[in-house]
Amino acid sequence: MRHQPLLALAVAAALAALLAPLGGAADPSSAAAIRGAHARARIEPSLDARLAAVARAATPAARSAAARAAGAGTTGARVRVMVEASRAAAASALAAVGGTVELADASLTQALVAPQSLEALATSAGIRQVRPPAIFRADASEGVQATNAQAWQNAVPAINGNGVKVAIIDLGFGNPASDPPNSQRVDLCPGQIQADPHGQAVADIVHDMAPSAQLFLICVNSELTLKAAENFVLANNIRIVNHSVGWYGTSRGDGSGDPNSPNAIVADARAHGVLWINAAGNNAQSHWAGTFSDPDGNDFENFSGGDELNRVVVPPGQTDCVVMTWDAWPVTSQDFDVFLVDTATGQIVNGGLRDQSRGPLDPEEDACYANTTGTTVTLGLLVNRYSATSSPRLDIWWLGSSPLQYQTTSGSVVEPASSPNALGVGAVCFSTGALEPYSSQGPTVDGRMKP
Ligand SMILES: [Ca+2]
Ligand SMILES: [Ca+2]
Repeated sequence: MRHQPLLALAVAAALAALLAPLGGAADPSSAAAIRGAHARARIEPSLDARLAAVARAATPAARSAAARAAGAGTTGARVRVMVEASRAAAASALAAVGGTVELADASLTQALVAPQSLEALATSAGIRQVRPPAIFRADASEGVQATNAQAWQNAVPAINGNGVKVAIIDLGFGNPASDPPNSQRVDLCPGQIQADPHGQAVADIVHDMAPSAQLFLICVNSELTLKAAENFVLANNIRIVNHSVGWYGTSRGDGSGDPNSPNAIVADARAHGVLWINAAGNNAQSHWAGTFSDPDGNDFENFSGGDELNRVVVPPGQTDCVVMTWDAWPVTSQDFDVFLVDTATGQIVNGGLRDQSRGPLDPEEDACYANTTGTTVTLGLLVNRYSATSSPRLDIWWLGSSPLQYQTTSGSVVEPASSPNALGVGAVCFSTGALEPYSSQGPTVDGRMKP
């Protein structure tokens, strides 16, 4: 019960921040007030709460700040969105609001839209949902000597990748002048391919391992561009993919997933004979899992005893995100939310507040926080059972540089490394071979050993 007063303070003080922009009045009961906030969080049921915050912002500067806090990609003044609708309905609605289609398939369209047009887009005929791309993050991978690859390279005849094509599918490749030999770029993320050097570092490692292999450096920025990358792999008879990226909260973690999910893309690649090698993730210390537990009956998860906050640190200038799922796939009406509470001020700074109870929707929430304060901020993650009768397993991933205060190493492998169709790869210390403490570990949600 030691932390209970803090929580009460946090929730009470948070209401002005959360409700004021939404035009609501604070409620004397904290839980009831959070319910009110949830109900008002959306401008439209079909507009994701993160994008609703962007649409609500009054000035261009506020819009770009809101987009950054939402973790949403932008190009110029426009925000990148995924439109869940038939291809024809999406094309028509996007044309009407001056949006630009980047990619489309039968049920999902990726487009750039002005923030002021988001509401009109979300209320157009036939639109089920307008949301940002799934949250993804690159995972560093190191360590070549430990595999003793030189023995293969020195063999007679040499086994060095000659005649083999390898695709490095990543989030960016930095300066092309530093690309490894025998490589070519495939730019599916226009304007972003040089922004992030992660993929080039991965490609360097593959080149060291297999110096004669032909490398394809493919840049992606959404589920649909990942699918386009897979199509490129199949069309060019590439049989090996390295993808050191995690896609958070996109499906259950057992290899299943809707047709545009990374898991479905990996399953299709595997069915076509592709070996898909995927980083397991660096989330062993930034993952928490447990059955929803609320002994004091206030509808807030108790992480430990009376402590209802799971704390993280956000350095200045950094934008970090939380992703929460609960085991009720593929869609559910059991409605949980996750909040980010500034522990210094007690204010809720953001929340994942999708309306599964009006759904059903997939059991996932996410929220980001952009630290523009100039100093380190300690946040507490607060989980609310908004409207649910069940107590499912919850999984929380923190995407930032900080560990979680309460951690669950077990089950921290990210998607699609968790898929039975991918070869999941963990991280070991290059000098000792010991498992790195941050490297994600299994078992998967369905009890398989990974990586
Ligand atoms: Ca509780
Ligand atoms: Ca919810």
